[in-house]
Amino acid sequence: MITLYQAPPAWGLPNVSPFCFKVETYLRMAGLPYRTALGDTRKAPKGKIPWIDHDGKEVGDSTFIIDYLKQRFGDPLDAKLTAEQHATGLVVQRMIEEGLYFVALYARWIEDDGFEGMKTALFGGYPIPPVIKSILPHAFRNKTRKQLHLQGTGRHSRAEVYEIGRRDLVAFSQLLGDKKFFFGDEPTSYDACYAAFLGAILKPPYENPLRKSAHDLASLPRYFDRMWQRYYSDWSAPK
Ligand SMILES: N[C@@H](CCC(=O)N[C@@H](CS)C(=O)NCC(=O)O)C(=O)O
Repeated sequence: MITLYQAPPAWGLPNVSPFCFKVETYLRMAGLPYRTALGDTRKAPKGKIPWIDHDGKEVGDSTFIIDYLKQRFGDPLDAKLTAEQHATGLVVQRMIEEGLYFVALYARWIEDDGFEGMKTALFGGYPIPPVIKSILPHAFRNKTRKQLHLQGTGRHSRAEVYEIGRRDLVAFSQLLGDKKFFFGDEPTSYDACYAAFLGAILKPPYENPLRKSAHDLASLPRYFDRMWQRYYSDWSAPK
């Protein structure tokens, strides 16, 4: 059995973390049975969520998890992709995970309403004592501020940060065009990543320029909805 260790669900999405949402989406796309459990990063093989335990074998990092699952169970989703398509898929994944993600982190942790939302969405789901629950979000906010500064996004003005994000979203929408999925009529593993990160930007109900840019590019919510209908129509948030 595969156990996916991750953060709690939030905002009608299966997970507050886009990296966890990506892996769960891949598991559903590949039709692999799995269960989910709350992950404590102190127990994670790489100190981050998500990770999986497959019959005692632990794998950390969303991309290495998907690689492992492909090796172990086959890779029908990507069987028809050319080397050039794989190259494009990877470049877009890098833009999203190593660039756009930091703009989303800014919207979630630096903006006051995003931070208020994260307090409930992330920490509300973990069984931790109230005293710790009141301290931990501020510690995470400080850590994220430092991370954004070291990575570079945190050194820009608010307007510049959101302009970086807008350009990435426009680039993605240009490449998506009017296709149903990123590479055509059938989804591939790359769509797990793209849909998860778009969901994480579109669905949290806090207004910010990144969210607005994503909603203004009408093909993006349509793309997300298409993936959602196909893979999550049976999903409901745990009570
Ligand atoms: N490259 C990793 C990134 C995972 C990641 O950044 N996870 C975040 C949550 S979205 C995390 O665990 N943060 C906690 C921490 O850094 O302490 C992947 O693809 O899985």
